[in-house]
Amino acid sequence: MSLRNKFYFASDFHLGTAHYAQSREREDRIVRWLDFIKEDAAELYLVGDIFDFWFEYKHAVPKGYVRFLGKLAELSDLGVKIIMFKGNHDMWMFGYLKQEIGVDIISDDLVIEKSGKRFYIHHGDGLGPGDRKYKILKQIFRSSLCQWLFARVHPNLGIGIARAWSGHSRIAGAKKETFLHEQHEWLVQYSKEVLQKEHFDYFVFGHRHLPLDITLSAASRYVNLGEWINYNTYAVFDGNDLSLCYFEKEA
Ligand SMILES: [Mn+2]
Repeated sequence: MSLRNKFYFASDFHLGTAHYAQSREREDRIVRWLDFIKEDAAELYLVGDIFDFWFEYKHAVPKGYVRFLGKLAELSDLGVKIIMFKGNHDMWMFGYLKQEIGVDIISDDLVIEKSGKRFYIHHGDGLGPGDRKYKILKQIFRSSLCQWLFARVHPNLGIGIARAWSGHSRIAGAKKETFLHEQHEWLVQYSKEVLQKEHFDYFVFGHRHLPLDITLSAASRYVNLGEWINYNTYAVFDGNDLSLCYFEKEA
């Protein structure tokens, strides 16, 4: 009888930021978490921004994260189904992780149904009202022309520029996000819009960098997975309910 009956969700590891030592400490913590879940995990959903920067050249990938990638491979070989979402920091994942580890890559949203509960899952970038500048930028970055051009830039320069740019992002400063009024929480607004058309029990997002568990209606909740610089948060579905949990939370 299989003990693999849990579904795990986490996002926004931002591996690589802000410095090597900080990223390695976080990577070790993530590996401990993967060890903690590996016996009872049926499926693992990594909901975007797992890498602070990622690109796959024809014959090369960025250095680093070998313990994390090795541990993912171990889980995959144990029979855990792993699903990774493209985030705004790591939208350039193509076929490498599928080939090496067996990870399924999701570009945008994913709808799943488990034990009669319906989940809507998305990294969370470019949804809801506003942020028009980013939505245009996302279309450009995701175009095959842009990716083809970037692949032509020498990695020493290309990855260097990408890391410098990423160094100015919200997460690099390790500053904690604060909750806005619900009207200004754009993923709350987006979820409520979707609910008008279709029922979901759970909306699961990353991107906000703030762990949230918000009741949208009698039968729907919005869970934000937070991030792993300040919170170490993940969600687990046990076949009955979805819970937001903290890993190795300091008192
Ligand atoms: Mn992020």
